[in-house]
Amino acid sequence: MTRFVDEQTGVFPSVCSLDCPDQCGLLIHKEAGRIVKVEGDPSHPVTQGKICNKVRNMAERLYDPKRLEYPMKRIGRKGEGLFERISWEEAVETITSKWKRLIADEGADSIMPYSFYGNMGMLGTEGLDRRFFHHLGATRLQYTICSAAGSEGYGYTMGGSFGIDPEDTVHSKLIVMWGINAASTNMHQVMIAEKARKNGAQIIVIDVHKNQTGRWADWFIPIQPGTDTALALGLMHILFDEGMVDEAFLRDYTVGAEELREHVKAYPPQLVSSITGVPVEDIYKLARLYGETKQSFIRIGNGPQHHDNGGMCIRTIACLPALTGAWMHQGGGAIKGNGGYLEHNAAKLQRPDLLKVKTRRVNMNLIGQALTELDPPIRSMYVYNSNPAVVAPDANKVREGLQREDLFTVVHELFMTETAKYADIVLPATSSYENTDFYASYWHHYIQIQQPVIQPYGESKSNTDVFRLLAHAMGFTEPALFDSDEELIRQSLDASSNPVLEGITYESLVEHQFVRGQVKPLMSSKLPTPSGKIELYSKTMERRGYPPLPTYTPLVEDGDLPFQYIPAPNHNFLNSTFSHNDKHVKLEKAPKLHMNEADAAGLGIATGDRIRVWNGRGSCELTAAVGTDVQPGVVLSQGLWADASVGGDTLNALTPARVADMGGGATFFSGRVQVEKCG
Ligand SMILES: Nc1nc2c(c(=O)[nH]1)N[C@H]1C(S)=C(S)[C@@H](COP(=O)(O)OP(=O)(O)OC[C@H]3O[C@@H](n4cnc5c(=O)[nH]c(N)nc54)[C@H](O)[C@@H]3O)O[C@H]1N2
Ligand SMILES: Nc1nc2c(c(=O)[nH]1)N[C@H]1C(S)=C(S)[C@@H](COP(=O)(O)OP(=O)(O)OC[C@H]3O[C@@H](n4cnc5c(=O)[nH]c(N)nc54)[C@H](O)[C@@H]3O)O[C@H]1N2
Ligand code: SF4
Ligand SMILES: [Mo]
Repeated sequence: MTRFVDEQTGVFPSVCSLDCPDQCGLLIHKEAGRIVKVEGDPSHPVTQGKICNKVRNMAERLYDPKRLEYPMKRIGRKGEGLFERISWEEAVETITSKWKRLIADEGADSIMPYSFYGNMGMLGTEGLDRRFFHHLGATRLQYTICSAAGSEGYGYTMGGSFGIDPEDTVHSKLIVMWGINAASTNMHQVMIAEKARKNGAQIIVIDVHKNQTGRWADWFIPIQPGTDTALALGLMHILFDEGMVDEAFLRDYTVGAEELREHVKAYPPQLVSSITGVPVEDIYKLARLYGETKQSFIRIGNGPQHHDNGGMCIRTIACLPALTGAWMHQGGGAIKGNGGYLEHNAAKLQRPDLLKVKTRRVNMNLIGQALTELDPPIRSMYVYNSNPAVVAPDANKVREGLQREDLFTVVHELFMTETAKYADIVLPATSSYENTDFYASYWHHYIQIQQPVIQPYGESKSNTDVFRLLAHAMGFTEPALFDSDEELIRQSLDASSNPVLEGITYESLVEHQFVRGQVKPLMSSKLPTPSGKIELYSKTMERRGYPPLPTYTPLVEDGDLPFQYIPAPNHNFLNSTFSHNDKHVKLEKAPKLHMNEADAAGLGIATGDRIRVWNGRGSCELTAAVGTDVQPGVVLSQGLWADASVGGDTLNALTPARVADMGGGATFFSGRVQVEKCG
């Protein structure tokens, strides 16, 4: 697997490793052993040679002089960022001798991994790491920070993360981007929608912010945060009331249509308008457009699900295509995520059977609480693929935990992130372009391979290599902890767990770079719900104490401060990735707080003013951007900025660590704040 590395100059196929649905095919241009240019691979059927600005500038990040080159140990205070170089031998010896002592004195569950998808490679995120910590018996992390609430909610309706093929959406005649800033976060969906528009499709965006996706729409519908469930119920009310539902589809492919028909009578347009802020006539107009257009596609984003009621919201929106029977029409249906299709053999890759004891679990959204309150305490945390000091909610609590002198923290990273500054030991990580791994998109239907293109940077090592080193130094002899990357890929692609993987092998990936899964049309077989049908009424939900029918519940009271605060992602970072790279920071300029002109006038705030945003959890300083792109009562920032860019605390110091209604999901967008002019 070093054939690309060995060639000093040339163009090599690759895949984008970022946590982005598009999962682009890439071409890496190399000169004298260095990457000089990254461009899209025009032969990739979905991404077709187009890539985003972030990755076009990837070389700036790979060779950023700030990139970590060798292991280090902390010599300053936690958080201060003072480190000194050590060898890998010393680093591994320090970590494993500490862990051996902890296991003997306090038990293996005093150790906890913390990770997410900073690199979407399956081996590096769900491979040897999982095997290692299972074997160790560490406290287990629940991976809830991104889309857990919506995934559970969507699953109640559809049985799992199964939507339509995004390539089919070129045939859609009505495209509803619902709580997704696709122009920044799913650009190829926008490209396909643009083609559909040329074929006569209309594009609607439902959002709390008229950002670039909203500006691109034919019709932008502003909505009050956290009220989308009510809007969806109002649409159902009209669809049933005006006979715009597909009765045959409801009969053959759904359960609970009659209960739902009765139930949504309680959501008349006037009531829905008063909840959502969407005018009554617009609710009628939207319902009629949706009811009349069978080839309608809803792209469901993360916005609505990062709220207290996010799970039920996505469950509800997912019912809409069933009402009109859109699933049966080309380009009709929805996508929340398509991760269900390309599901690899997780049991073979992660080996949960290596876990010999029942260990406790920590919801990653509650990491601050876990580090400060758990009893018996977490004594050591091993962080990789994530930057919890910036991305996790209630960040001041997280940092209080990271500050603990009796917490031994290891961070495996490419950069000196805010989290790494709290580490006792920092280990340098390779970029994905230095690794072997495989990738499965959660939007399109292609599995792709990453073969290393360049030598590891400095002394950096891949996640799998570090876990092999740690396993060896721990004295573990379980052979599964030492499988090679190639063996791990072969085990993961064992199609006995999922026929969609049939014919996708290590060899076929190496030969073709990307291979399409054997995905069949969604309605051609039974859905993986208990009834095998779309569940408008869910007995599973009923059993678990949820309303079995889609139901609107207002956001949890988050104090009485006047503004709902939405800290969304931005265009040129990926979560906090790129927030430490000058090139990307320059493209993004500075963190702004968008607010409505009426609110700003009342507070004497004008565009460009330095303003303080605060609540009981924290306080930040940002620059005001006054206008009409958000509604009164809403303030919004974009991007998970590095500490140095935001005055005061990090942005997530303002967000609540409450968990959502389902899946233990995050509620980043359900917090309230006050705003005032500085000075
Ligand atoms: N450029 C870029 N791309 C990314 C990322 C990034 O950080 N930057 N992050 C990646 C990851 S990990 C993810 S999960 C995805 C997320 O990408 P998206 O699915 O686009 O989700 P968000 O950007 O979190 O929010 C989408 C929109 O929801 C809106 N919103 C907030 N609350 C509500 C609400 O109550 N109702 C409605 N209707 N809208 C609301 C926000 O204003 C925002 O425009 O993007 C991925 N791609
Ligand atoms: N306020 C607010 N907070 C949010 C969100 C929001 O919309 N608003 N979005 C949330 C969502 S949807 C998500 S998914 C999370 C994402 O949060 P994170 O998963 O923490 O994502 P990143 O901030 O991109 O950090 C990933 C880190 O992994 C490192 N990394 C990359 N590749 C490798 C590798 O191969 N090995 C190792 N060891 N490290 C690597 C990168 O350098 C980077 O520092 O953030 C959440 N936080
Ligand atoms: S971040 Fe997304 S759009 Fe950009 S190159 Fe990667 S997969 Fe493609
Ligand atoms: Mo995410």
